[in-house]
Amino acid sequence: MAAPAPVKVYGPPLSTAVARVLATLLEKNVQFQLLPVNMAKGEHKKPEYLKIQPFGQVPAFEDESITLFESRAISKYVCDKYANQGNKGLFGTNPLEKASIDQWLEAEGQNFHPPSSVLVFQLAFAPRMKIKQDENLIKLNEAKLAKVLDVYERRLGESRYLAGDEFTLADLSHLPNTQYLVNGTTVAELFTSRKNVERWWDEISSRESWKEVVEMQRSPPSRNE
Ligand SMILES: N[C@@H](CCC(=O)N[C@@H](CS)C(=O)NCC(=O)O)C(=O)O
Repeated sequence: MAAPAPVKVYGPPLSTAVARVLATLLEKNVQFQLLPVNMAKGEHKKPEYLKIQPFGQVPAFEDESITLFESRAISKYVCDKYANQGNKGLFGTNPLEKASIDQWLEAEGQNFHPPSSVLVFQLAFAPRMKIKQDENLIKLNEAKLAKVLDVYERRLGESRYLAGDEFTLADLSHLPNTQYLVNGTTVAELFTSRKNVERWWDEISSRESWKEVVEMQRSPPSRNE
């Protein structure tokens, strides 16, 4: 039987949402093709692209005849469709495991992402883009993120990973924003000063899948250009 065609991911690996999908595909050992979207030139707002991502954001995703957007939804789809390959427990193997993973995925999306994404923009992207940083916004979101991480610190004192004893999509989903924040920003200490969070970060960021994504962010491999 012929190998299935690679799935397609549109967008740059430097985007946190694209990086989330790439990490999932690598964990699941799914062949993919990364297609460039030149955001500086506004390609993500062009009518052709809006057909697959109506909000004009990255990533967009194609598998056979279906197109999807929203990185967390794409990641869950990849886990379910490719359930029998790669990391088989990434999105759980029974309703209870899935519910626990989904709960922490929601916590990532609803509690962790809002303050952490503001900080990623302000501390990592604004300087590169020569945009003035907003000190008040940084302080406000640092305080919000600290409260979220207090909850994580307690949880990670009870279990090795967020949803239990195994690395899952819930942990993976935190990798892209945290990577930017722990590397050379003033809020790295929010993570490193909490011993369970720091231990968790060291473990999840050492996964081969994530190291490969970070490598792609440094220099996109030609096979994916
Ligand atoms: N909730 C969406 C967020 C996507 C998103 O915010 N993408 C950013 C890059 S990380 C983007 O496309 N920004 C450009 C824009 O909004 O115009 C997801 O997880 O896929």
